[in-house]
Amino acid sequence: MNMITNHLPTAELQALDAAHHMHPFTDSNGLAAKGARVITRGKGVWLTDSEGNQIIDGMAGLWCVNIGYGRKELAEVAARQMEELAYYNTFFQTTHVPAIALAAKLAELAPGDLNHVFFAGSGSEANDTNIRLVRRYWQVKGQPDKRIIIARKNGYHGSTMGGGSLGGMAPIHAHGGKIDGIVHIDQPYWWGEGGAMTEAEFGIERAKQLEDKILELGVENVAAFIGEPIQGAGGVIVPPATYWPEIQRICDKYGILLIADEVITGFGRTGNWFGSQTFGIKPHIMTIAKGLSSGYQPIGGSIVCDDVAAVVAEGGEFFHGYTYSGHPVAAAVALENLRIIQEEGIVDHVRNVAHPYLKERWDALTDHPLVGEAKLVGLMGSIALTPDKAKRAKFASEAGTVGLRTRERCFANNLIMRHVGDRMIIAPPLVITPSEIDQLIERAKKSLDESYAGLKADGLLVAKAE
Ligand code: PXG
Repeated sequence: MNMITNHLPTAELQALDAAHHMHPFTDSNGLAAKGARVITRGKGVWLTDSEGNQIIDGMAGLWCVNIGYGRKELAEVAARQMEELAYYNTFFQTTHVPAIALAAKLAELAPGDLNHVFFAGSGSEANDTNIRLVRRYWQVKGQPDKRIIIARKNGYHGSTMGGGSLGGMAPIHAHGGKIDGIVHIDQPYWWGEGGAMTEAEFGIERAKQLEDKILELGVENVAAFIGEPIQGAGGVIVPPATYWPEIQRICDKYGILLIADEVITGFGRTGNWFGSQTFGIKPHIMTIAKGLSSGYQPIGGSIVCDDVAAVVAEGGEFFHGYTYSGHPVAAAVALENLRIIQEEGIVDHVRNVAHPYLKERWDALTDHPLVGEAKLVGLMGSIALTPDKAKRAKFASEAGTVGLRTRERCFANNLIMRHVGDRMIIAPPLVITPSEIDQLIERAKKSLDESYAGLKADGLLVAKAE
């Protein structure tokens, strides 16, 4: 029996899943007790599960299916490339057409002098590459002590040892530790941490922490700063407008390398090709993955500026690479994905159609009694759930309780909208149409209403004591 297209009954699939499949970031016993939802098909922004439910995917998979599901062109390119050259490496004086073409295309799309690409299989791997690249850069320049990388608390850069260490998520560090030479400053999360400051003041204050940290560590010991233009997995934290210009000024002043982790914000998500363009950031390295192939193939990479590439090259062989760096099938699929984004004007669709249409409706969610603020950049949005908007209050219940209950209502209403703590987040496929946005909002409102009623009934609409 072909389990993929003509599958077993849902309960049997769930039992096999629970018995043999270890899920990422999952409480296995909790999941086994209720059974995972089995997703069987995808088309555009819609998913189908094994029971035939039609679900709106408000998260584009894991922030990656930018062009939507079910594009035949990508399947055809993959099949063609597998027949022609399914695999070859680029380690030992060889190369191949898909890797060449994709690197050249990325150099054309990326701003400034970001003209060189080191391929990886994922965002985590690409960030591991970045740790080694920036340390190697300073080594070749005769400053081997410059090896500390400054990152942010609640940032997310992946789940390998390197990526997990760059990320500032304490629960991840608690499971397996953290590599040396990475330190974290606070995140620019005004709603949650801004206190009495204005957003603008707070943006400056949080950026200044970078300067303080550089001075504390000694600039002679600092290699780079890494940040997501908008923190994604941390809850779609949109920084105050003052934040990135100040970060840029500090990186420039002290001559440290700036890495923009564009794994989520790249390839149209923010209404430009890259989030760095939306925020006016001039990085030396960009981390890319996810939307690079719209998730049709696992591929990531680092887009590197002329100076970093030249210095690393000057050092001779760089002892680093993955079996699947520049994998020909993944590269060919990514290239086709970029062609579709470009030729179908998907970035313009985000900026001129989908964003403005969603923005009006997303902002209006703040009329709901449970919703404090609403943020939306391009098609990356979040709302803060709160028992008291005026005070930007947190709930008395453990952080995430209300978010989880609200997500469960969304799930039951066939809308994928995630929660991070008590923030709800969306990042739908970029091809979402106005009428699909209407359906998304309708389901979101219904879920918020149900969640609110449940919280009220259970006495959970209570603010945490300050
Ligand atoms: N950087 C950023 C900014 C990411 O969002 C990675 C690196 C790592 O990429 P890979 O391909 O190694 O997963 C990511 C990934 C979530 C969630 O719960 C987010 C990601 C991955 C898994 C879950 O929001 N982002």
